[in-house]
Amino acid sequence: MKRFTLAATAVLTLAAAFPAAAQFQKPEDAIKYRKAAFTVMANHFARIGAMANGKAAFDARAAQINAEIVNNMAALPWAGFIDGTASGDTRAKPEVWSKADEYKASALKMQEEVAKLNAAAKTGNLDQIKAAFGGAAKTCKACHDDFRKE
Ligand code: ASC
Repeated sequence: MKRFTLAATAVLTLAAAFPAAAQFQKPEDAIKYRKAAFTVMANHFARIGAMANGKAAFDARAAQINAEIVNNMAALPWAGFIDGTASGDTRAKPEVWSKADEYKASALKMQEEVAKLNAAAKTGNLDQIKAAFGGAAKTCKACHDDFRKE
């Protein structure tokens, strides 16, 4: 029994330590996954941006739905930045790994701002949405400047 418990604990500890690795068969799959997550997030973020920038008519319900999607998507890409995925079909800079703490902080900042955008969208107030959209967009750009090529 004790041996079983130890073995089970070891397996669970490993699973917790490498949650992302277990999700992908190949490094390319992890790269595809994170890019897909960013793509979906950017698409729905841009729909809010169009309203915030007056390029599309403001639709409070649509803003809410899109902000909720962005908020959910914002949690996902990070699991794809596993070891062995610094090269391949990716624009991620080596700094993602060599400055991992900074990258993580940058990613968290974005998620905080996106959560604020989600909260703003729920109010249905366009001015609040505009302000929160601007704050979130800044975090996208900051991370691109530091951690994305070109
Ligand atoms: C977008 C989008 C981004 C950010 C960034 C903000 O709509 O796809 O990556 O805004 O351009 O500067």
